[in-house]
Amino acid sequence: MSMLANPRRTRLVAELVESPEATTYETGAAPREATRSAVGQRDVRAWVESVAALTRPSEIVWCDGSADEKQRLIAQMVEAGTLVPLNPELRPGSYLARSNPSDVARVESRTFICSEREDDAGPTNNWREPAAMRTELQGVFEGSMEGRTMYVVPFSMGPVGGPISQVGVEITDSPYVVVSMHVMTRVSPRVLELIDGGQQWVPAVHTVGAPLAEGEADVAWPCSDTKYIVQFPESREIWSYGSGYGGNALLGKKCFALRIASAMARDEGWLAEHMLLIRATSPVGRQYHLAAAFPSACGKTNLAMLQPTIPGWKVETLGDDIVWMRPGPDGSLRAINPEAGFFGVAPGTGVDTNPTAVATFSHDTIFTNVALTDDGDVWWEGLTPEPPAHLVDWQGDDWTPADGEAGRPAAHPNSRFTVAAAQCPTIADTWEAPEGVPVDAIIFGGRRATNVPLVAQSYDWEHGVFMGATISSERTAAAEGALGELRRDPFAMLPFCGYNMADHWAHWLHMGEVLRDGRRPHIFQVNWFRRGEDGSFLWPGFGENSRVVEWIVGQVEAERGLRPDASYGSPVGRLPRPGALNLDGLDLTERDLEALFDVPTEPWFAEADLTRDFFDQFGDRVPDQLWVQLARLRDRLKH
Ligand code: OXD
Ligand code: MN
Repeated sequence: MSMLANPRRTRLVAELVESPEATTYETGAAPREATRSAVGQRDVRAWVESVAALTRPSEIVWCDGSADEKQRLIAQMVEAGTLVPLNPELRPGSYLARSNPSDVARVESRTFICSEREDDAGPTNNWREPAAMRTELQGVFEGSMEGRTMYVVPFSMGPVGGPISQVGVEITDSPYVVVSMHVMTRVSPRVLELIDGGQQWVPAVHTVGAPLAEGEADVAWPCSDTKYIVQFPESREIWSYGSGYGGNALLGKKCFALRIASAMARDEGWLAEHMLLIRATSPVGRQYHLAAAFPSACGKTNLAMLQPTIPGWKVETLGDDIVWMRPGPDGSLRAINPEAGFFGVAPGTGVDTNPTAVATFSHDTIFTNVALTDDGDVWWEGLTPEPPAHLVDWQGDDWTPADGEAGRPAAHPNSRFTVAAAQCPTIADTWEAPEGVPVDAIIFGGRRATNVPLVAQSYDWEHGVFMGATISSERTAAAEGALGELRRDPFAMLPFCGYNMADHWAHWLHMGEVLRDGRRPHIFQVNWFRRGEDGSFLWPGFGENSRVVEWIVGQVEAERGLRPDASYGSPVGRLPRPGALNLDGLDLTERDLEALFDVPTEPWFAEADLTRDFFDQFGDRVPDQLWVQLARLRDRLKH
């Protein structure tokens, strides 16, 4: 459907372009009732019994999150060959796990959003009718834990009992999952007390899908070729089958904290987002909190652990992947990191690129699918500039640098470290504040070789939502010429939004109305990945990104009347005035700087057409305000 096919939309767009102050227009979807009858108050024990009756484990263990429990499970996994202890001198308290080579990443093609109505899942999610999916799941889960122990893991996302926190219970037959949940969430019997006291909770069932017949020996990494990662957003349930890996199996993370929580947040008036969270302190000691959304593989952990290169600035870490935000009583947006650990991508995380991460996982870390050195330590591509002369690769085979040159990496590209956030040397002292921290700026970033400037400030909240809705990455390098194919990842939530993406935009627009003027965060867009004519990156990135943070913070201060505005208007947003971006000590030519902020007209018209096509996928659910933003972009490009 084209934008002009809808007369109501066309009229609204025309009116609003002419009168930008108008505020009475409709959004694509209204926020819903706070409580959904489908959830009710489930009884944990009855639920555990019903899952046990279905899956038939040989025993049931209720977990308490204690250090003893963790040590016991680790010892058991070392015995079973699931974990390899690392050299305690080099990497104390740390272990290596090697997964089955078929079980190494999230499986989006097998991830389902089973909302009552297909439209509520939207065109970017795999939808299945809930009753049919329940019948299918009954079949696959039946007897799936035979010969295994079923662990019951009560966990909190966010500090236990905190006003922004939520609780859940994961049932799993994987000790690796239990130990990882210890690191990534708060596992505690206090969660059961909260549930007994009436708190809503999310039931999450996980099995590796590999029942053991009597006397059958186990393998180091049991899993199944059949996989299901299923979310029921209305009844807030998660069912995961067949994988033991990361986001498929640690159900507090993507399944709960993003897919289910985003649906809760829509219904209850808050936000569950795929964002990092940092605190920047300026040289005069003013503190600002920034939340930033980037698609996977855009250097999120590096920004979360940024080491500023500019004097006087300090950046501290609160979270690296997920942020929950709620309007506070003062009209500000308060944010927590609902997780307790980092499940970070290892390759590319190195002593030069992210020394903070390297210090974080120097001890008490579980590594998965990285390479093992001859002295019992870990290695992966990018940890050090030069690889060791010999390694055992992620599949347990011998490896030398010649294999690397032949295109066989030592570590799997999605290999991970799982480590407590408290171990991070730059963790902010407020990272566990139950009431959260006030967000001052929200940043959207993509990986764009062309068009998108290094940094731009949105004109207002609605323009900022438009920036979030249009985040994209290019499949091909700019050096190849044309705009390339854009991969859209709105709000970096494409695989993680538990409901219709267009309703998510409407929800953001609604949240902008709830937040108080003067306390509402300001929205920015960044792009560290723009390339020059020769195909090389124009911006050095990493620690130098602190220069962009400095400008963003300066603009927040300008909005609050603390300093003059240091921007000028461009078709795509407010850009730093000449001289406003601190480039002291950087080896950047005038030409590079110009290229970093160039907003080429024709390619941007072409991009606007692609945005129209992208929005059209969502039909009438796209909020009118976003069509208005697209029309305004075109208008600004004309002038
Ligand atoms: C992740 C991801 O694992 O975004 O954090 O894929
Ligand atoms: Mn992520």
